[in-house]
Amino acid sequence: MTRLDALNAVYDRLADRVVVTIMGAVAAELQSIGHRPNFFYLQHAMGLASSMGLGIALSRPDRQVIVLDGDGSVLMNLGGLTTLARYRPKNLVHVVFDNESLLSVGGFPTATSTGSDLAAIAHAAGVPHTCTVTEIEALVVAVNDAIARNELATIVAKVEAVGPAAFVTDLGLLENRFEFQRWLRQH
Ligand SMILES: Cc1ncc(C[n+]2csc(CCOP(=O)(O)OP(=O)(O)O)c2C)c(N)n1
Repeated sequence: MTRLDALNAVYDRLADRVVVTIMGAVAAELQSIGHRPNFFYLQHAMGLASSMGLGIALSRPDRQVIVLDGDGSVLMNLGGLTTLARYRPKNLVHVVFDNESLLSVGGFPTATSTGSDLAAIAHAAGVPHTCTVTEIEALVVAVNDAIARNELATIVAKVEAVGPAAFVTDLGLLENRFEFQRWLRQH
């Protein structure tokens, strides 16, 4: 599956939830489907999307938070998984798009290309529900299940190492920051 197809398939589950993505390809692809004021694209801080999602999930237990991450980003800060598991917010679903590559900076292979299993690592870290999916239908089921179960989950979606033609969009970082902050205060 491609990440773009996967994002399209789960977009309606994201639309009314707080969404935090890591930077680069996934942010550009989600914006290409449709930016919303409840979407925040965390630039540059590889491995910290789940930490930002964690902070929001803990301070806003009334809202469900979906974090869209990358394998290279998670691998850069594996401690993020242990912190997620430690606080175990019921209202957070962590989706890791695993293309086995640092695609946004040229496609260098990551450790998942040589066998490291992020779902197993998340499980060992203490995340209560983890799975790996390779098909779009399974991803949709896994996201729906995680939302309905109301318990922290890490879903690893194996995707092709393909991305958008360009990563820079016309949404300014500060514009995104202020709009997202405002949305959180108002909802
Ligand atoms: C701390 C840090 N180091 C390096 C970079 C440069 N960088 C930007 S995107 C990226 C690759 C991200 O890989 P992954 O999370 O697997 O997502 P993909 O690009 O494959 O979609 C890198 C290394 C960065 N933004 N932040």
